[in-house]
Amino acid sequence: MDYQFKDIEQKWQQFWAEHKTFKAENTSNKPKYYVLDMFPYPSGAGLHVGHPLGYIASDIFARYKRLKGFNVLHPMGYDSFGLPAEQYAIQTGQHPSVTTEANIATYRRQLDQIGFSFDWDREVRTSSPDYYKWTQWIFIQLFNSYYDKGADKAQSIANLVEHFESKGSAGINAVCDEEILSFTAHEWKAFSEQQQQAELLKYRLTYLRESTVNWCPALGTVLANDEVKDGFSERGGYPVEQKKMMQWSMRITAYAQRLLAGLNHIDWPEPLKEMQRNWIGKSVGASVRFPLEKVPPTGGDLEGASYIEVFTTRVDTVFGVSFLVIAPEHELVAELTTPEQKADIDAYITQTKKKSELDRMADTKTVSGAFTGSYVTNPLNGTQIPVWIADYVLAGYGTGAVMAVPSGDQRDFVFAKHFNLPIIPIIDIQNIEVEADPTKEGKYINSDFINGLGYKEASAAVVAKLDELGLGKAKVNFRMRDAIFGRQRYWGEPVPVYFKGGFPYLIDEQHLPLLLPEIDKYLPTESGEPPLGRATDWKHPEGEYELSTMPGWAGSSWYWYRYMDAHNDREFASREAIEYWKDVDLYIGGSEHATGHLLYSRFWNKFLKDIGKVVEEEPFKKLINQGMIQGRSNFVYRLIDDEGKGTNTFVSHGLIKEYKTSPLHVDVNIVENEVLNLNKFKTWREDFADAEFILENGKYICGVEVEKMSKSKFNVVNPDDLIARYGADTLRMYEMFLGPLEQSKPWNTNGIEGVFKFLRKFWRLFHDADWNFNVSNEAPTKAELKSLHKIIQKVEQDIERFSFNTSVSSFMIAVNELTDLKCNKRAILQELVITLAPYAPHICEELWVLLGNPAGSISTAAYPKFNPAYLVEEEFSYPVSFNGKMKTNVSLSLSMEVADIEAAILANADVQKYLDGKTPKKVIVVKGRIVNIVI
Ligand code: ANZ
Repeated sequence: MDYQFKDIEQKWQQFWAEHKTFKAENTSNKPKYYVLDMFPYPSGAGLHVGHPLGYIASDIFARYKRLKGFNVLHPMGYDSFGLPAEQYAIQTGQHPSVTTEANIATYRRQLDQIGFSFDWDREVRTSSPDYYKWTQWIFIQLFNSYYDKGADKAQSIANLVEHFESKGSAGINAVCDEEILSFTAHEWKAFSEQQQQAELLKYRLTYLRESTVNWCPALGTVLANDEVKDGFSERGGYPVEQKKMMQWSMRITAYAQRLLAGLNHIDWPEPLKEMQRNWIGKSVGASVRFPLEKVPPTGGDLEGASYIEVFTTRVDTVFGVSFLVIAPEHELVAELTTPEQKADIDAYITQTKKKSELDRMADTKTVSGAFTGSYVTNPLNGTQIPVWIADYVLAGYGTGAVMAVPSGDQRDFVFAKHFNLPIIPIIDIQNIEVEADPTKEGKYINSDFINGLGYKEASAAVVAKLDELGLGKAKVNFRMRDAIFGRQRYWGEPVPVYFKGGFPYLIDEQHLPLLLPEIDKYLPTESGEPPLGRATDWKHPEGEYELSTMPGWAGSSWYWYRYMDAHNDREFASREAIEYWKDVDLYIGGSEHATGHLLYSRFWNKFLKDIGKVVEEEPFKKLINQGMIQGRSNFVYRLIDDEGKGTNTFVSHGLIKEYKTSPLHVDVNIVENEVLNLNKFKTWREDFADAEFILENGKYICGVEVEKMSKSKFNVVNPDDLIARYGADTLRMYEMFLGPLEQSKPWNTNGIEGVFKFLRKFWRLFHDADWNFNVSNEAPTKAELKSLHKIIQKVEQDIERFSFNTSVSSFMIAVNELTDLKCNKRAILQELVITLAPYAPHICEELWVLLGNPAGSISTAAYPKFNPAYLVEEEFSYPVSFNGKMKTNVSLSLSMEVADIEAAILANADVQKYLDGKTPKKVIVVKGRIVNIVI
């Protein structure tokens, strides 16, 4: 029978599902291998051809690893909480769970059609209560932990309480809020319950605090920095404002150093690691305190603070400081502002409120700022230094204050020039000479103690001096901020917390999951509370539940563990399962998650390791980012009439220079090889029903452009259509054939026919001219074995280095060679079927059975063993010339070296005959090519 892909694919997909062919066991004598895909958010649009690219690659790898004797875990699930379903609910009133359910069904159908070897028994959905129960459980563990810097790991908050009770706050070395109390054990015990809770909250790994957030009024929620682009929400493009709110946060900064260090031990793409390094942003520098001049030149006393602390990475330039700049939000601004400067400062603050932090960082051109009227003293040489505010200094970084060194820092220089501030020349730090303020005799020092030192040594010397004075110390700073952990939306995990006396308390673990309540509308309440505020009968016996829900990244920060033991209702996964599977060996997904999901997952993993629940420090050993599949848009060209109006006539692309036209996206599905199907075009849109065409060579040729794949550009190619036409095996191979996995590339359906023909040719090898299955048991020839072993070796090497596209072309060559050799030998074809099975599993399963093997067993077959002996070209027939004229051939082993070849040729009887007793003047040997004898 001819290649009936439809029947074959349906049959095997059904077989796999019925027999649970890809079910992974949590115990095995085989080595384990865990292949993970980034699970999808099930959107309403379904999958387009770009989505399965990574899934196909990982599936090939998973199937290959099974053939290589591994116990493979290859699961799939859905990241099913999220904004789009909720937006849809707001518009239509349909419960997000209904939308989500329907979308999941579409995804499942589409995924099944592609023939993935997922173990569906392990499916997870982050929005299902038996899953989010454990997300809430992890939240509880975080709330009950703090980070002990001494032990360099998270510890139970009970240990902290114990310490407070026995020793007070002395000797605590923990990651915490900036402002913490000092107290004795006695004082601690005397604190009220609320005071104690307030203090503990400053240490918990998840905590509430007032923070400036990206508030998006249109979406009614707070967005993470990476969800905001240029002041607008990434999803929907709505304006985003800065707003202060009480928010749940995750103390990810406690893990900054470990997150950084861990990058050196994982096999991830270098650019991705670099993005995480930059995001974490470690800076080694110093903090320096500049004492406030208590009497401002304008008179009066300053009360309260006695210094401004700055963070600098160039403490060696401290003698070049000519002014200080603090962020407009700095807590000392009000105190420092003199009455004369108040109007200026107020106006400036109003102005900066309009800008987001991102805008402020991005804007390097505008110079703006205002003088507070106050001064500080340089701690080393005693000079008087004016204090300014400017928005280039960020409140949330370092100490929110900068010592400005115009001769060392470009921004400071521009600022000094603009406001006519002094510039102290310290161009060459090795030769600076800055004198101590002569009016303040005795107390201060000159710069000569760092003269001649490099910047590192000079910095160390300055830090030592400052340390002596109690006015500075070495400091490591991280750019990364604690992560906000909440949004004012409905469709997310409820936070397992209730409030009593204004303080958060955890709900009891035994009452998990805290179910998402039903509400009448998915909108904030009239009083501006999140949608959960609408829930009636939703109250903890002791207080009100938290009304915000967890952010999108909560459920995805630990899901790979749930796959290890997806139905466990006592633990998030059993100890045995975790000890067996340990971590993900190969993770494939998009690079857009670099500083979101991939950072948060590493953070939660490290935390779970600290509390002894998982065994590996890093979750994803190897990671590959698949490239983006871009759309390939087609265009038609509407003729413009003399009045500049569009007509209903369309000009073929090759002729547009001769007319006045305007381009229009046309649905790529009615274009084949750039030729527009005119009838389909006329029915595509009503207004084209009577369209006319100016053709070239009888055809309408469309224009082409590469753009993002999107509905609005009519360039979305749906895998369903291609599968219906060519089958999943063709689609799988074609997606790989498009180019290197990690590269972005435009989708182009034009080449798919070639891959389809290849599979048909492959099928043909097993059949005679009448399509009868016909395989011989004869022994294979050397040439056939060579072809086979070439492909066995090539595919193995390719898959091991994730080069899937090159395998596809090698398969084509192999099938062509075997076709030319008219090879239908079982010994060859059986091995070839196994080699191709990871790429085109359906056709291979079918042929495997036709070859007489038990159904379904191809996934447990062994990958063929490569034998290099078959690749050796043993002999070569050297053409031997005399003075350039070819006279005879001599067959010699290809392994012979030049000297041996020469000797053997000269010893040959035929050659001796031609030499006729003469001694050759010269013998030229080109190994593997020719021999020329000059006589
Ligand atoms: C004096 C100096 C002299 C600096 C010099 C640089 C060059 P990174 O590497 O990013 O950590 N800075 C400190 N806090 C700041 C804030 N909140 N907003 C804006 N800028 C801030 O950069 C640290 C440097 O950035 C610090 O070192 C400080 O300027 C500035 F020739 O101090 B430097």
